[in-house]
Amino acid sequence: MSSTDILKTLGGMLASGGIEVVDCTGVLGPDTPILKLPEDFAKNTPKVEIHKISEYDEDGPFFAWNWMVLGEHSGTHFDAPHHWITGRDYPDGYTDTLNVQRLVAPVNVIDCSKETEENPDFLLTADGVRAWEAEHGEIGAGEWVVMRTDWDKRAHDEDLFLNADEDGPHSPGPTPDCIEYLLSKKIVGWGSQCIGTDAGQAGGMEPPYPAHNLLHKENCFGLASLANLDRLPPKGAILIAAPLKIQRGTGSPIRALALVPKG
Ligand code: 23J
Ligand code: MN
Repeated sequence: MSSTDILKTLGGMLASGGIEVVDCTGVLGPDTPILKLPEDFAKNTPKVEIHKISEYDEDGPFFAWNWMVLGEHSGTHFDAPHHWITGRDYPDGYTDTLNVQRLVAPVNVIDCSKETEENPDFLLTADGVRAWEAEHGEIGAGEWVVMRTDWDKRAHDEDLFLNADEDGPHSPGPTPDCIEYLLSKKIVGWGSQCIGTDAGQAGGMEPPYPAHNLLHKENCFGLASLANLDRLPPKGAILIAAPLKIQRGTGSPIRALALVPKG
């Protein structure tokens, strides 16, 4: 089939609902969980603020609009390569310079929800990915890989979402060898349902924060705080994860959308 025919069919399937658009995004607002870095980093990204300019009132009789306080790395968001020191030198490593062709790609959904329910510090390893591939098929070049943990069910409560105690945050993520293996498969990026792409305890890994360190070193992307991955099949969906075109941006909130076959 030609690409023209495929897009025509796709358009029809979208219109009829034969292909469903699943929203993999959490609500962005003052209650959105926000990362809290340890005390040794002086600055943190702010909580989201939404301020009314007008809503059909004396400040704007016919119109409603707001202004916001919004960090790049807030809510369901995108990590660009320039976010991490290992990715600092890619000319196309910013939100305004990256190649948008890479953003729309098949998504592999690795379900770790059973494991993470029992152990919030659960780590997905390269062996774990290989076992998933043996069951569901190989991960291909240019594809997204996301870790399903159903962590979005905690997003209504920041303390529950961050899950921190005196030893720091406890949330699932990948091991260094997991990310190394995925990079060997030439993925476009890795996504998590937690506050960031790395596990809560990833600061103690070698290298520290392996998802950030290794992905961005290879000019690959990260996705954080993804929602509704329980509505996606292991394989067969297409994920669209597009950051705002922020000038020299290191990341951006996204509206993550998945095209999912119905039935
Ligand atoms: C800054 C510093 C450390 C981390 C992060 C941001 C994130 O998780 C993020 O949102 O990219 S770990
Ligand atoms: Mn981020």
